[in-house]
Amino acid sequence: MIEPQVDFPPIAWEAITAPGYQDILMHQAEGIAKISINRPEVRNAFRPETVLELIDAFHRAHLDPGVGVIILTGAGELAFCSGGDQRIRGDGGYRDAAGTEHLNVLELQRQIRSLPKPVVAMVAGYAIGGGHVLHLICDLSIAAENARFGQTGPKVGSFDAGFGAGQMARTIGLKRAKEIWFLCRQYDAQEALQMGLVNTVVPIAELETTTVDWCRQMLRHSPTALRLLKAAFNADSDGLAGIQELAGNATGLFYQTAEAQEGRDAFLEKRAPDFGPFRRRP
Ligand code: S0N
Repeated sequence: MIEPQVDFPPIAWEAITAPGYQDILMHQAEGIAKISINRPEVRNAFRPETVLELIDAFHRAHLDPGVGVIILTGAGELAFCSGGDQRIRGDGGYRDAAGTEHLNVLELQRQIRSLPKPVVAMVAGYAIGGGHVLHLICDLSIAAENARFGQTGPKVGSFDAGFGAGQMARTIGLKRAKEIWFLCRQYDAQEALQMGLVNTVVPIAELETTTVDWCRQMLRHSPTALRLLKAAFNADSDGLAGIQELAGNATGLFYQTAEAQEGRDAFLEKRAPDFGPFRRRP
């Protein structure tokens, strides 16, 4: 089939400055939220404060009915994210400005997985360590030709035995996932594409236009269908939490029916509910 000529009209991002973030940037336009880790001097490594800001930004994008798709990226062309900031790693974890050791990056991973809107990783440069896991957690990954992927855990004294191992194995297969974790090599964008780690590779000059084009395509589709599909892709691997996600969506849809509303109305009107008109579907 011949693909139709694609037109990429420019997008006019509006900076969202109200939250007063120090480590990230947030932009919005056309129903797309773009969240950028903004620490290019350390290849966009995250510290505890960065992660808390990311959690806040994703929460805002989740709750905003005007947002349908979210892009996660890194500032500049050299890195998407290089993982935990090794300079503030104490003896028991990563230290925040007050000296408390916490990182909350696992909470961020769960949030990206379960928020009911597609999240697209837009990767230029390095996606390494915990930064690599972040792109892996996103629903789709679009890579620039200069992107490089890899884990460093066994080299620098850390590992991600949660989604970082399990989701990687589900994405690219057990042997390749073990290779990435055990050897700590780096892989270029074409290798990542061949492995199924990313969805497509484009010249860096086309990275944002392509990502925005993919987002625009999703925005034209049914938000409920996208929401249920995202939950479905998590359901079998997430056990009861995955079933909870699907079940919550079922309840949300049920609330919108006259049958559920009859139950609510009967309670408020202090009468017995009449479910008689509602058929028992075979
Ligand atoms: C990214 C790399 C490959 C880039 O190499 P390049 O282009 O040659 O640049 P450099 O000269 O190396 O770097 C430029 C400047 O940036 C600093 N820098 C880079 N990465 C980091 C970083 N992660 N932390 C702090 N600083 C960083 C460099 O030091 C340099 O600064 P200057 O100019 O001042 O010398 C290359 O930089 C690289 O390999 N970086 C390290 C990658 C890495 O090992 N990351 C950490 C991996 N571990 C994690 O992410 C932990 C995961 C995690 O948090 C977690 C996950 C699951 C469960 C629990 C946890 C948990 O720990 O809580």
